[in-house]
Amino acid sequence: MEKDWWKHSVVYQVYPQSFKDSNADGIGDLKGIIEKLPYLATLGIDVIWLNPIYESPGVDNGYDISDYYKIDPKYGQLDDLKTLLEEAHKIGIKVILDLVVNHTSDKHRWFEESKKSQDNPYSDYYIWKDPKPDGSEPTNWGSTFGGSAWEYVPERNQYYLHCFAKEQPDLNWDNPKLREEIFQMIDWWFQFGIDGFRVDVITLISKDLNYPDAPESLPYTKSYYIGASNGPRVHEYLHELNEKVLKRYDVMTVGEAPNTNADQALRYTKPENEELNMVFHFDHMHLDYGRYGKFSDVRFKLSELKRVLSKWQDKLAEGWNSLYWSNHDQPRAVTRFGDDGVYRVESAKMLATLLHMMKGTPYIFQGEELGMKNVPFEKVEDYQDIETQYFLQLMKEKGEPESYIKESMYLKSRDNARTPFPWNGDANDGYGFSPSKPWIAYSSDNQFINAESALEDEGSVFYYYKQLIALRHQLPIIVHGDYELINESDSNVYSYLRTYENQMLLVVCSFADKPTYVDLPKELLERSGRCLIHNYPKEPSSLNVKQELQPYEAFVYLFD
Ligand code: TEU
Ligand code: CA
Repeated sequence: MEKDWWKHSVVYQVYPQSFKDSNADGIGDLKGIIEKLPYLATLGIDVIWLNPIYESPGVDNGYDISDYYKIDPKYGQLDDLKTLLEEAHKIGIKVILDLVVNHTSDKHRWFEESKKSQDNPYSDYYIWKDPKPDGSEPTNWGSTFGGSAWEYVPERNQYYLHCFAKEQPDLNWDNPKLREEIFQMIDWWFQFGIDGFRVDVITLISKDLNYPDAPESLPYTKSYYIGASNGPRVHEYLHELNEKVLKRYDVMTVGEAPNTNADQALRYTKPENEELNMVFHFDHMHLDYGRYGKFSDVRFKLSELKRVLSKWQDKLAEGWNSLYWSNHDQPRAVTRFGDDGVYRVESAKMLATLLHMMKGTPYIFQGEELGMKNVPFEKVEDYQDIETQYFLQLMKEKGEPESYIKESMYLKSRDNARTPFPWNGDANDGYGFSPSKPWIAYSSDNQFINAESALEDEGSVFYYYKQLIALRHQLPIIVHGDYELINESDSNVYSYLRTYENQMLLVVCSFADKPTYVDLPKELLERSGRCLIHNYPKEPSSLNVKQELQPYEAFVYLFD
C-alpha cells in the first residue's frame, strides 16, 4: 500500500440525503450513491466522504446519532454500505465516513440512561454540572443553534452541556470508559472496511474543567469556545486514539477544527505527533462575517483571502493542509467568492484553479464541480436547516428589515449546499434525483446547471475539475512543491508560485470582473514554459506567460 496516499488524493464530499434517491421516497440513499459511482469515476476523484448515515432522529441532519453501529434505514442497510465499499474499491475509490463523537443524539441509549439519575453506569458519559446557587446555568455559554448551551434535567437536578442543539448532548471524554467505547466503535468501522473518517468538531472534545464564563465580546452562539475548544487534554486524547486504533490501519483522518489557528493546527497534523492527518480550518470562511457572525451580507476582501490562505500554506509546511471552498455547512463557492452571473463558469474555474494548485488535499463538495450557485428560494419556509431557522427567528426579533433577513439567508444558509443534486435539467423528472417530492426543495437553477449538460459540454466546469484532478495525479510539484505568494498588494489578482526540485509552477487567478493586468517576475516572462490549464480558450503562443487578463481569467504554467 502506498504511503500517505491521502497526500495525492482528491476527496469528493457526498451529502447522502441529496445525492441520488434510488427508491422514490424523496431522500438520497446508499444505493443511489452506488448507481452514480461511474460519474465520480469520470471526474477522477480518489476518495468519497459521506456525511453521517448512522441511525439518527435527524434534528441536525444526522449529526445527532442515536446508534453508531446502525445505518439509518432511510439510507439503506449495512449491506448496502458493504456493497458501496466493494464497488468503490473495485474502481480505486476509497470511502470515508463522518465520525461524530463530540456529542450524540439525546435519543442515544447512553444518554437515555445517563439522564435518569446521578448514579448509574452511564452517569459520567456526558457533561453534567450542578446549577449555580440561584438555580441558573453553570456558565453563560450559548449554543450554536440558539439558547443556552446548558439544559436542565429535573431527575438529576443538574444541567447537561450541549454546544449544538439541546438534542445533541456533549460526551464526556474525560471518562476513560467513554473513550474506550468510542475507540472500540472506531475499530469496528475499520474492521468493516472503511478507509477513514472526517471527524466532526474534534477540537471541542476536551473541556476546560474550570468552566469559565465567556466575555461579552464573544458571539453568544460561539461563546462556549472559551472553555470547550482546544481544551487541556485534546492532544492527549487524539494521540491515544492514534495509538490504540488509527495506527493499526491504513486510513486517513481529517478533523474539523473550529476556532483553531494555524499554530494549533500544526500540532494536530504534524506526523511525529501521531494525531490526525489534517484538519479543516475556518479562517477563510470567516472573511465575510457580519454583526450576526455568519449570517451577513458582507463580501470578503481579496487581500484578506490572500493573507489567510498564504498563512496556512506557510505554517502547515510541516503538517498537512486540507483545501476547501465549500461543504454542507457553507454557501456555494461561486456565489460567495466568484461571480455567479455572467462569469459563473469562468469564475468557478478560476476558484478551482486557485485551490487545486495549492499544497494540501483538495475537497470538492457535490455540485461544486458543476459550478452550482446559491439557491434562490422564493419562500423563507423552504429553508429546513436548524441553524437557518434560529438565525431567521433572531433577526426577526431584533427587528431587522425583511430584505436584510432574506438576503443573509440567501447568502449564507447551509441549505444552499443541501438541495438535491441535479442529474439532469428536467423538472418533471425530479432533475434525475427522485420521482417523488424531495425532502428539501429543488433549486430552480437546475434546468441550466446540471450534470447531464455539463457532461455534454467540453468547456464545462466539470471537465475543468477533471483536468485539475488529473494534473495533481501526474505532477509531484502540485502535491509537494513549496508555496510562495507573489504580488501580495495586487487587489485584483491572486498569484503564487510552487517550487519543487528544478521545477516551478506559476498560478495566476484574476478576481476582477473586468480586464486587468498582472505584474509578473521578469525572469518568468523571459522563460518559456508549458501552459497546464487555462480557463479561457488557449492562445496560439502559449509558451510565454501573458500579463493581460480577461475577467476571472486563470492559468497555470510549468517551468522546468
Ligand atoms: O459543524 C461544526 C461547526 O463548527 C458549525 O458551527 C459550523 O460552523 C456551522 O454549521 C457553520 O454554519 C459540524 C457539522 O459540519 C455541522 O453540520 C453540524 O451541525 C455540527 O458540526 C454539529 O455536529
Ligand atoms: Ca431514498
